[in-house]
Amino acid sequence: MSEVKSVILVTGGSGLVGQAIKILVDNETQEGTGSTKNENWIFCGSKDGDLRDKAQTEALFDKYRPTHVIHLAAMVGGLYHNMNNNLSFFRENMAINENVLHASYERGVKRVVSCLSTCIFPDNTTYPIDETMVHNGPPHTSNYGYSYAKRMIDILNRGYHDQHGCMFTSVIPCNVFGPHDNYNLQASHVIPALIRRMDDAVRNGDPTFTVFGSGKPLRQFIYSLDLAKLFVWVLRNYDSVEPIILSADEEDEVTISAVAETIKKAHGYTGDIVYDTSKADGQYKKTASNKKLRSLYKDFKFTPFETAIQESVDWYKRNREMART
Ligand code: NAP
Ligand code: GFB
Repeated sequence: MSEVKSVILVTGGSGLVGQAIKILVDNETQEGTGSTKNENWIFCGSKDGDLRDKAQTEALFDKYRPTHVIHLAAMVGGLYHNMNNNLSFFRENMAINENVLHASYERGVKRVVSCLSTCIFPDNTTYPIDETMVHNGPPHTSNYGYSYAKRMIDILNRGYHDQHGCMFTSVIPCNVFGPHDNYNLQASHVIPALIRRMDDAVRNGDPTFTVFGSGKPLRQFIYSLDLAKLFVWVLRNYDSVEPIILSADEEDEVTISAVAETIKKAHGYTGDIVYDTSKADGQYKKTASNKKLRSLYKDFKFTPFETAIQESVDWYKRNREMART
């Protein structure tokens, strides 16, 4: 980025990933490291403007006049929330993405980095999945609304580049977890749901704890504070419209039952884990390759999964009164 001060607007800045980027940027600013001396970071949530609404989106852009945008805002949720709300996931995310990218184009934003997800890849595929496969076949039926809306970001990025020369790109994270996650059990992903429910089980002295589904599906997880580092690195260094997968290594893929055992250890829960197989498992796996990331950012070190889970459990226990529940 140039020496002229950049204004970086983070949509979805109040969420899991947005708050992790804020922690990183605040640390860099305090330590006087990194590039933040030439950057003015603005973190926005839905209270600052409903991005489903074109006029509110334009007003937000006119207020802050960003030169760069990290676009995180989205209707987001775990497997069961997606299964029950595919239409809303599609319509809300299509509206948000259309408004944010068009406002960015009209106001000459130099770079936009938007967020896709490894769950949007074809369900029937070969593994590992890579960046060339986004549009190769239908996504898993559980989250087709979210997936097709996310895929359209890639189409918009290519269109704005081809027709108007814009540098709008996207990253593709695997499942994310960490401080400031969404612990609302109607909407949440597996890790915040298990952290919250097991915290209740510990405090109630419950002899058994129920994990939904068989526990057999496989997932790659990235700690939100690691993803924040990679997101900011992409904003500052990555010059391509082509998406880039930001995922943990393939060998660090874990079963849901291993996730539950790790959370059990972090909570010090002593009861038995049981499985409710009447609940859906969702996609069996979506193993993604981070080869492109590893070739461009050779020495990046991911936080070990157990450490990141322990930090996330500790954060929830310290913050359960103000956490999103
Ligand atoms: P999150 O914690 O649920 O945060 C969502 C953010 O979007 C919040 O800041 C929310 O604002 C904002 N938002 C939602 N609807 C909005 C609207 N209509 N107008 C303005 N802002 C709105 O989600 P997250 O996990 O941080 O997700 C961030 C990005 O990562 C998303 O694009 C998501 O698709 C992607 N992603 C997430 C995961 C994951 O496992 N969590 C995995 C892969 C990709 P309020 O706080 O004001 O509601
Ligand atoms: O995190 P999760 O909701 O999302 O669920 P996905 C992963 C797995 O955890 C599934 C199991 O196999 C669930 O059956 N699971 C066990 C639980 N207990 C629970 C629980 O208490 N709550 C939840 N939520 N799951 C989402 C997509 O898929 O991944 C989204 O639907 C999104 O679109 C996200 O992009 C990253 O990994 O299955």
